[in-house]
Formats: sequence, structure tokens, C-alpha cells
Amino acid sequence: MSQESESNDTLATANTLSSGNAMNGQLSSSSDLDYYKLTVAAPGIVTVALDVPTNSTSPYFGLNFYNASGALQNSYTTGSDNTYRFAAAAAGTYYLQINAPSYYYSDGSYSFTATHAAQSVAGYEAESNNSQATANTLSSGNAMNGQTTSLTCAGWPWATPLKLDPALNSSDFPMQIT
Ligand SMILES: [Ca+2]
Ligand SMILES: [Ca+2]
Ligand SMILES: [Ca+2]
Repeated sequence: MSQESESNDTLATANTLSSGNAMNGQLSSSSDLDYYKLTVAAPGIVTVALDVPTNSTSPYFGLNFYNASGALQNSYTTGSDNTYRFAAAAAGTYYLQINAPSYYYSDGSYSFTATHAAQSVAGYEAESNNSQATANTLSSGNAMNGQTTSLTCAGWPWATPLKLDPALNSSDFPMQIT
């Protein structure tokens, strides 16, 4: 397992990841930002398996995923172990930032493994698509993989990636997606 090396608080000072190798890090304060970078040789999906020291529904940890231009693509928060998938649309260097996104903060060690698989990225969402005007296009009969940035559903800790079915709409679900 590799160990983070501070200072890694900017895109330019990101620690280098190797696909499939675990990285261990720690947020030294609630304002610490830990940047990592993964260079991929082909388009594909980057799977990040995150192991955090907390087991909570509160957002102790945040993940931001940036493309090769440094533009934010996806943003998630969690207080428990989770796996995330990001689309790397082209060969290049992609960035992952781990942060303390809120009032909640843990100084315990986290670890994660980022694995790149060369494959088509068609069907994977790209943020921001938080409004109808910026909605990702769905094709009838094609599955869309996505994860909500935040999801509230009383009594239902939905920790797995949400799969959206084009045939369903929000009125089919007794929950609120925000
Ligand atoms: Ca750190
Ligand atoms: Ca840092
Ligand atoms: Ca854990």
C-alpha cells in the first residue's frame, strides 16, 4: 500500500496513483485537501473503492473527480465505505480530491484503490446534470449508470450506485433525490 505524501493540496502537487494499487491517506485537519492523479492510456471507467474509518450516514469524507483539464466532473460525500465509478473520456491524467466536506471531520486514516478499465464510457453520467437543461441524454432501452450526489430516503441507507431506468420517473419512487 502506498502512503500519501503532503503537501498534496493542489492539482499540481497531486500524489501519483497506480491503477489497482491501494493508497493510504489522512485528513490532517478539516481543511486538508488530498489530491491524487491517475494517468490512463485509453478511455475507460475508473473505479474507486474507498475505505473510510467512519461508519456513518453523516458526510465525513468528500470525493471530487476532475478530468484531464482540471475541470470538476463528479462530487460525492460519504461517511461509510463505498465504491464510485468515474468516466475517463479520453487518455490523459485524471484527478481525485479527498476532503472533509462539512461540519463532520475524522482524522482517521482512509484508503482507496483506483482501478482503470479501458472500455466505452457511453452511458456514464457527467456532472453537472442537476437540471433539465443539462440533463444527460438517455436512449430508450439503454441502461444509464449514475450516482446521486446526495440522496435522502428515510430509513434506507442506499449505499450502492443508483441505476436509473428510463422507463421510470420520480413518481415511481418513495424518495427524494436532491
Ligand atoms: Ca492529507
Ligand atoms: Ca493534503
Ligand atoms: Ca471502513
